[in-house]
Formats: sequence, structure tokens, C-alpha cells
Amino acid sequence: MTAQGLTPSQLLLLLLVAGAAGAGGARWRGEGTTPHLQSIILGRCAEYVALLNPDQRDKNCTAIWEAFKVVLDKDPCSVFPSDYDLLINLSRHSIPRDKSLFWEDNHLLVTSYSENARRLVPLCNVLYGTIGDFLSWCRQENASGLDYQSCPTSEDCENNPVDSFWKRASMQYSKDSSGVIYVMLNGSKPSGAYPVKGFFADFEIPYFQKDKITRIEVWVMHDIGRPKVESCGEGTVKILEERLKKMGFQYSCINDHLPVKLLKCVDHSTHPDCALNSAAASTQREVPPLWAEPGASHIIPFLVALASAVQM
Ligand code: ENP
Repeated sequence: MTAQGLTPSQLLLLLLVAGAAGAGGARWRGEGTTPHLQSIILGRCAEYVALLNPDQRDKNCTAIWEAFKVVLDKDPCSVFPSDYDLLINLSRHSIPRDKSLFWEDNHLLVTSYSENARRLVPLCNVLYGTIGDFLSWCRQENASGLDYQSCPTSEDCENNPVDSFWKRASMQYSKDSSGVIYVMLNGSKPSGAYPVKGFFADFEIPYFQKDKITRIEVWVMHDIGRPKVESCGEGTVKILEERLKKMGFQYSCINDHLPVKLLKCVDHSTHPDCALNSAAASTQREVPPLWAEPGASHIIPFLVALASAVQM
């Protein structure tokens, strides 16, 4: 008998029943279609062209939605990147020089740092990337109508609607990027900062337009208080460096790029890794005396450095 009063065979049966119940209804491994998909996409598009980037006000959000929804009638394992060609052609726009930010495994940090394209413009801040960010979509496997339970991931089938969307979007974003290219990687990821197979490796690097790119700057960010698995010049970061140099790009790499690190430190302001150096402390002298409230002294250098560093 186990501690819970069940024999091992009863426990095994219970686990099998629980497993079967958990799998019930979910055909695929990914999230099901996001509820209110049409409203979200139309709303995001309208907000983008009206408020975030009025230069794009001539874009037709209804036509963009019509182009998008074609894939919702297709078998969820037979959607190809080319199925999004019309959508991309209708929503595509130029990306400001020196503003492209590529990344792996840093989605929320990228979202915060880019400040809705005010600081940098990652793919999720381009109109077509905005449309898909955080969403999931697919038709049911053998019927019309959307599958709200689950959608295929790359482990289920290669040509699934969401991956094919990001592949097509990545290729376009990469082709349209110019000037200095920034890349934010996660040096605390156990499997390595640069996935040698992934969107960046397979659908972005190969589409860089060499004649339009002046240099590539990689930032390897580490989680505050967690092991530094890889840094510049190490492991998969070295593989990336060698690949880019072989392609003829000017390459540089920075560990824990200060403006981004300061943003991470917002959630860890008392951690020793977030203690500020003398350069940041000297900036503190410019703080108005009003800030020097009793008890606030430990946070002042951090806030001052944050304010000055994020101006990049
Ligand atoms: P993950 O696995 O860290 O994060 C995936 C999440 O980011 C999903 O919610 C996804 O939206 C959203 N996302 C935003 N932009 C992209 C994207 N661009 N992309 C895939 N997902 C994106 O990210 P990945 O899978 O490693 O992808 C990172 C890639 O994005 C890098 O190549 C970077 O340069 C690129 P959803 O709709 O799937 O829920 C391309 C592929 O910008």
C-alpha cells in the first residue's frame, strides 16, 4: 500500500485514467484558437494604423483580415508560409534603419524594451507581426469551423498555421531590415542562447540583405540571480558569431547590455547583480534633492541609471 492507501496497481490505473481524461478533446499540443480572433486582429490592425503608426493609415484592415482568414479554411497541417503571401503584401511596410531587433527566448523583455516601436521595432511591432503576436489559430482537423481546444505545433506537424505565419513574417522582416541589426539572446537558457534550429537561424539569418546591413550587434542577457549558461564567445553564441562572420558581417557581442539589464533589474532592484557601478553612481549627483527621501536612497542610483541608460 502507498502512503495514500492505494496499492501500486490501483495507483497505476488512476494515473492511466487521469492521463486519458487530460488528453480528452485536445487533438494537438498547442493552444487552441484564441477566442474573438477576428475582433482582436481587426482591432489590433485598426489601432496600429490609426494610433501606433499613422504613416500606414492607407492599409485596409478588412482586406488584411480577409487575406488572413483563408488559412482558417485549410487543413491544420497543410498551411504553408506562402499561404500568407497576400496578407504580407497587404500589410507590409518599411522598417526604420538601425531599429530592427531579432531575438530568441526573450519575448516579454523584447516587448517591454521596444516600447511599442518607440525604441526599437521587433517583428511583433511591425503591422503583420502585431497581427499574430500571442495568438493561436487553426481549423478543426476534419471539419469546418475553428478548433478552440488545441492547434498543432511543430511537434505535431511542420506546416501548421501559426509556425507558417511566423516563418513567412520572419522572412519578410529580415529582408526589410537595414543598418545596425540588434539580436537579443538569453544566456541563461539551459540548451544555449542561440538555437541552431529556430526562426532566427532558419528564417531570418538566411534572408538578411548583406548590402543593406552595416553591422550586427548581439546582446546576451542573463537572468538576474541565475546561472550564466553561455556568454559572448561561448557555446552556441560562438557558433552564431562564426556563422555571421563567415557570411561577411561585422559582428560584436555584449554581455548583459546595460539598458536591457536595467530593465530586468526593475524586478530585482535589491539583488547584488543589480548594484550599480561608479559610473551610474556619479550620475546620481544630478538627481534633484527632492528624490532623496529617507528610505529611498537605495533605489535612486538604480532609477537614475535606468532613466539615462534606456535612452540608448
Ligand atoms: P518564443 O517561443 O520565445 O515566444 C513565442 C511567443 O512570441 C508566441 O506568443 C508568439 O506568438 C510570439 N512571437 C512574437 N514574434 C514572434 C516571432 N517572430 N516568431 C515566433 N513567435 C513570435 O519565440 P520563438 O518561437 O523562439 O521565436 C522568436 C523569433 O521571433 C525570433 O526569431 C525573433 O527574431 C523573431 P504566437 O502567435 O505564436 O502565440 C518570428 C517567429 O522576431
